[in-house]
Amino acid sequence: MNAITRLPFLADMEEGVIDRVETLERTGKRRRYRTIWISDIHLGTRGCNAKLLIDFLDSVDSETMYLVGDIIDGWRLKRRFYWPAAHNDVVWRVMKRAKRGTRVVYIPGNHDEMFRQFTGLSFGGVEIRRRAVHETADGRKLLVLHGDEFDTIMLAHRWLAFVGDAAYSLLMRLNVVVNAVRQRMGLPYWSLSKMAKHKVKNAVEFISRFEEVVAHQAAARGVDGVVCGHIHNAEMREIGGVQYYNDGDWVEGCTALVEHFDGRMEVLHWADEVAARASAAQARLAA
Ligand SMILES: [Mn+2]
Repeated sequence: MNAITRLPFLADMEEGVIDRVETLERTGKRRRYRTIWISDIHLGTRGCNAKLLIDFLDSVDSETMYLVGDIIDGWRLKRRFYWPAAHNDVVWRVMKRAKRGTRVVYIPGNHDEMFRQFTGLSFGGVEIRRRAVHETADGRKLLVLHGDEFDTIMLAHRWLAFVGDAAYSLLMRLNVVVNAVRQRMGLPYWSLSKMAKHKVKNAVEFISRFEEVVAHQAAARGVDGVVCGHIHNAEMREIGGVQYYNDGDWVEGCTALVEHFDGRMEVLHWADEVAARASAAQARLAA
């Protein structure tokens, strides 16, 4: 918890500081959506693309915003404290949004699992939840969760057919124990997705297997679709009658998932949007 208590925004949460953020934000009309999902920001790491995210947050608005996990990388912060001003600016903007009346739901992931202990509580208007069910404008029910809860299934899933449920729940408990030990030793959370990305030759196969597992689990819960993050791969596709959505990340892809006011869903690629805006500005100058 040391790294968490060192985060400067906790001291900045008084009214005055949050109010000042408004003056930092770019003025002008923001694009409005019914819902925005973002995840895998990894604040506190060099990989985080905070500048693009700030531009995104200053350009769009929504009635509801879901933070779908791995927002702050507590595991990395514990090993090496890294918190530039831009990372604080991201947190301020989110807090400001909640204060202005956007419903902000924060679903911690595995890298920010230290916030899971606050499930059910609300900080400055930001609700902390383990998972959520979102109802779209066109009446579909979408299960919203980070996605790391499927790591053990991904691992077990090949043997599951042979060894059954007992071994699977043992494996689940084992994963908890292994990570508790790793945490005590100061080692980062052992993530199947990370290991697979680095060690399995075929990352594409891994991603599609993850998507199928998530969709299958969502179907079992009787929802129309599922929104998750975790594997840093934005996607929108139907798998076995379930709509699978992944909002991607702000490390490599810099993507967000949005719901339009008619329920239509879209993945926004923010680096492309910024590039298009720049070339449009250049064309105006040339004309
Ligand atoms: Mn994750």
